[in-house]
Amino acid sequence: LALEVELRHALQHGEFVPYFQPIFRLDNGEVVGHEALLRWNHPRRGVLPPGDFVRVARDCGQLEAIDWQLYGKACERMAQPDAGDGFVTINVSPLHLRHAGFDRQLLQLLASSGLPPERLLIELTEDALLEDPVLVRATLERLRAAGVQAALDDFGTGYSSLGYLHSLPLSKLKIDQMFVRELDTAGGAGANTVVSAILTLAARALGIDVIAEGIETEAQRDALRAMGCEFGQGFLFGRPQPQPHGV
Ligand code: G
Ligand code: G
Ligand code: MN
Ligand code: NA
Repeated sequence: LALEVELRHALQHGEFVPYFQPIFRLDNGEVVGHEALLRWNHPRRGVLPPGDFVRVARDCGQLEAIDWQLYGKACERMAQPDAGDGFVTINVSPLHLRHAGFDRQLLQLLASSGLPPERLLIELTEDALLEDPVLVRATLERLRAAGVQAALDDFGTGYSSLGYLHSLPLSKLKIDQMFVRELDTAGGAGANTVVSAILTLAARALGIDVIAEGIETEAQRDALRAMGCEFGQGFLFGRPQPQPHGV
């Protein structure tokens, strides 16, 4: 209950901020975009990760407002000239896709932040896609028509139907860090086979950009690059930071 009151106060005081983690081309190291990750800049406890407050925020109905605060700040920051011209991704939970006005609200936010829609990418998990397939498709199609792209996040952890990839307007896929972690270990062969299969189907057959998440070692990066994976993200390249890469 105390946390619930604190969250409300934090919202009013704008304490929810984006941290930006760079996304790289694996072949030449170029930064192509950033993922905006939620942090609570707590006046006494310091910078708190989502794990410390998201569950309570969701249970007391404040997560959507927190997300909107984050989305607004992320887009405004990325619209500044020093942030470069790469894309920014935001994590969109099933909560948002339940609301018919989500796409309209997002486009309004883009207009007031000055970020071109073509530079925004929304990350969705599979459970968000299952929420209400008809509504989700309509929402994604309207966003796509306005220039906003969508990515399938945490790929490999849910039902992982590759069917989503050609039946919905998704332009990127993020391979979950679980697979990346297993690449250069004893159990590597299994993970390599799965990653290769994803790359063959998603990247080669469907033309979808694949981003590998959680790359921590050069061995993982090299293995992914050898398999033809084009993009990556992880502590090897950069941790989530309060400013875009290189600023
Ligand atoms: O940012 P990591 O650094 O700790 O994020 C942990 C979890 O929190 C991830 O599963 C991530 O998807 C989720 N998360 C990150 N940013 C956001 C956000 O803006 N909104 C919500 N609801 N969850 C987020
Ligand atoms: O669920 P989602 O994929 O949006 O969440 C991304 C999460 O992964 C964040 O908590 C982020 O801080 C974390 N993360 C990003 N790069 C790495 C990495 O290289 N290693 C680990 N262990 N976590 C990472
Ligand atoms: Mn994500
Ligand atoms: Na992810």
